[in-house]
Amino acid sequence: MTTLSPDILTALEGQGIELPSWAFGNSGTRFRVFTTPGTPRDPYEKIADAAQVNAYTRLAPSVALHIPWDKVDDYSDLRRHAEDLGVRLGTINSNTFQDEDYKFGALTHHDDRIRQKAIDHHFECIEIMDATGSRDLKIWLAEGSNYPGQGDMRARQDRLQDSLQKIYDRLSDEQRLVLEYKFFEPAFYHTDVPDWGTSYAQVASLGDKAMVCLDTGHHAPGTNIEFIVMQLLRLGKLGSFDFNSRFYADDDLIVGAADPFQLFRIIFEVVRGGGLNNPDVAFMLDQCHNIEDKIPGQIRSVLNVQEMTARALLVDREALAAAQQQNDVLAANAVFMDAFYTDVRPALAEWRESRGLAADPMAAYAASGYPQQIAADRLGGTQAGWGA
Ligand code: LRH
Ligand code: MN
Ligand code: MN
Repeated sequence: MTTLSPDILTALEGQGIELPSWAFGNSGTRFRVFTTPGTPRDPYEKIADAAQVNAYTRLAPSVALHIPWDKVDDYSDLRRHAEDLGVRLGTINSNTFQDEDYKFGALTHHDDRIRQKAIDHHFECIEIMDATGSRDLKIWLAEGSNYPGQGDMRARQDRLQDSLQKIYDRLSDEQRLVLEYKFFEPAFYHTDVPDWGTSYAQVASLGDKAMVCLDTGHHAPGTNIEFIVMQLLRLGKLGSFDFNSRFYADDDLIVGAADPFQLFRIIFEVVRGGGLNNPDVAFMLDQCHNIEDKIPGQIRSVLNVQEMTARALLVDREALAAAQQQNDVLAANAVFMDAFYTDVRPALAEWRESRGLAADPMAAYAASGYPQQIAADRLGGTQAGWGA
């Protein structure tokens, strides 16, 4: 069995992955939203389910909220609820993609009334952050156009800058803004923040508290995502990850499921660039569980990130550097692949037990009785998140 050195175990112990509240709600495609027994009926129940993931893995200490999906009367009360269950409230996600007014844009809109409405929504999110103790405001914009000539792309970029500046100026010294990019969808011709370069240009002109959010599902097929990770870390602007995996577009599948090797390569660059367990770089999941059970789906996800982190930490970086110096292409590649092919699961299971956790968190959750309990307790509830 492969053993993990004390240094690697210390690094793994420091790992924390933020869970998205919306992963616990029903979700689907535009064709059908399937339900799952025991689906949470409100943000309180979503947080309770997220706390289960943390209880079995000790890997998920915080939960991201999406506003207005997770709107409640009293955010301080929601915060207490989370803390009573041993988790924190994390990133606050704004939402300008489900309001009729935003059909032709929100932060980029040429109509001042609509643009101000979108800015005000972000001010409201910042007030929520004050109550929840959240550090990050995450902005993803569904804005763009479908046909050439439809919009003035340059004027939209200028208005975006102005809107973001107004939002940025509202942040406290402890708060940050992270701007997520996505190459297409829902707009099909042009998107106002389509790539890391645009996000970087926008946040760089705002200031130090603005960073880029990299969602692993938001790139064209074949994109070398680990190169982008390297570059953003180099520039000091990688604020957070939205982890998920994809076969085709923004599939939002379980991280590491579609392409474990890509996840390994990404995390290797994180390690190489000093981003692991670095508070500046938040690890989050952004996933939906359309057909599989949600809590086990999230447990599987954080374990996948942990396993690939352990493998990335196993790369013999001295041997790698030596092979690179000698231009020994195959030796360098072999060092890299040796780590990727190492099965760390038995060592991680043993380590978990040494920390009082179950060796197999998936099995322990399945045997806990919680799935049956929520299925019985939450009958007749309304759907949460995407299905709302
Ligand atoms: C957009 C996105 C963004 C949203 C989330 C629900 O595709 O990745 O992060 O907030 O999905
Ligand atoms: Mn995302
Ligand atoms: Mn997405």
